[in-house]
Amino acid sequence: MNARTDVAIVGAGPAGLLLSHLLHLNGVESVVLESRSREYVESRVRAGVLEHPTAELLREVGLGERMDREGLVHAGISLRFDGADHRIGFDELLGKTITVYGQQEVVKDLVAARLRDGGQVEFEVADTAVHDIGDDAPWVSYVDAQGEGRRLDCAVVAGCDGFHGVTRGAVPSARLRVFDRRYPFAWLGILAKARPLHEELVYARHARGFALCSMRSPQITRLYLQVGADETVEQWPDDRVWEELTARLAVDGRGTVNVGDVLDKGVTAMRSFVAVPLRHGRLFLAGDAAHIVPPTGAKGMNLAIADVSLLARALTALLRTGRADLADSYSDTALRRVWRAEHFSWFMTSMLHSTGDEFDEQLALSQLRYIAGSTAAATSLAENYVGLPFA
Ligand code: FAS
Ligand code: PHB
Repeated sequence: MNARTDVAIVGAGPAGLLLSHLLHLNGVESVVLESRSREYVESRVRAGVLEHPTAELLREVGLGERMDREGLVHAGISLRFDGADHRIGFDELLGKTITVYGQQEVVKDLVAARLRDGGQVEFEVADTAVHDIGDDAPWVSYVDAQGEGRRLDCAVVAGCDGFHGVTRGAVPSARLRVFDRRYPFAWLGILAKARPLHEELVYARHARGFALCSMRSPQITRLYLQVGADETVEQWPDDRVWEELTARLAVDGRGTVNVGDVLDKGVTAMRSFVAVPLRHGRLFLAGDAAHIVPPTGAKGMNLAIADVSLLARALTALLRTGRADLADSYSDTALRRVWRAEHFSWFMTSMLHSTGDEFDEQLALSQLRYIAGSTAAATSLAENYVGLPFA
């Protein structure tokens, strides 16, 4: 069966769903194709921090009501090293805040908005493939949830299918330049029914390795541990996780971690990756389909949102008025923010994780002590962490 839309969006993560919502607000039709179930995408535990511009955008486009009711507004973070906490006050330094609101909550709000507005989001599709992206009549083939082969004709394909999706692979490798950096460690993340150890996020550099204490509510804490790049969840039973978190997050030898039931546990690889350019004919890549960052800077989801905020404006101009300049400049404009986030994520990762290299350790401690003692250095970290204004 054939169908037609303005924009075929592959992927119903934050990028694909927000792009569909923004296009709808501009009177541009789209269809979102998602390989997983609605329940799965709405329950996937991933990012937790919304940058200041992200929260502002979600409010502007009618998606801020539950975020403002349930999200936690934070005016700073703490860097824990040398046995003490060093607060970076976003409020004092910049007059800005971040919002702690799980990615799965953002996705739930986006799915609800799309379905409320009559948007087409097809879950549990299979065998998605993009075709003829080099001319002005691209199309997408897929098998729908009922097992029927489908063809979706469109004017534009948006590749929002994440790092392991198919759309980036539709670009001839000769036309794609890839920048890739792997790290010799990973993050083990747990979601636990326990009070967070602090009312704001705590990033700890410790000789035993990095640890991060975040949260989802005053009763639900989200914690991360640096582990070996090839370690698995099976090697980290709950009691070992709690023991290590207590050791790495202790201050003056006092254990500060509250223990509770572990609700979710997983290992996330650490990688910096950018595929350039983000546009190939009528295919536009956005979010993790185009780039990934180590989560230390809390940039992943925010970068995806920044990409589609730009892409929605470019595709609206192209498809509603024929104006092509924003679409032509999308890749260069988006990449300026991407590389700023790539650098900040690498910077935070290098400063806070132990590699066993003693020279690196002295550099990292020197950088941390400089930030703790310099308003200029703290302000630089703060403005990158809360998010630079959208282009
Ligand atoms: P997503 O990966 O979220 O969404 C892509 C969607 O496309 C998925 O729903 C997928 O099922 C679908 N898809 C894939 N292939 C398809 C196909 N062939 N056909 C149809 N659909 C297809 N970021 C942070 O800032 N902080 C964190 O702590 C953090 N933790 C993370 C933990 C993990 C395990 C992972 C993988 C990522 C984490 N990230 C984190 C980054 C993450 O939040 C991403 O930046 C964010 O999900 C990007 O959103 P999208 O670009 O929409 O991609
Ligand atoms: C989270 O709450 O999941 C989180 C917060 C900050 C990060 C990464 C993850 O840098």
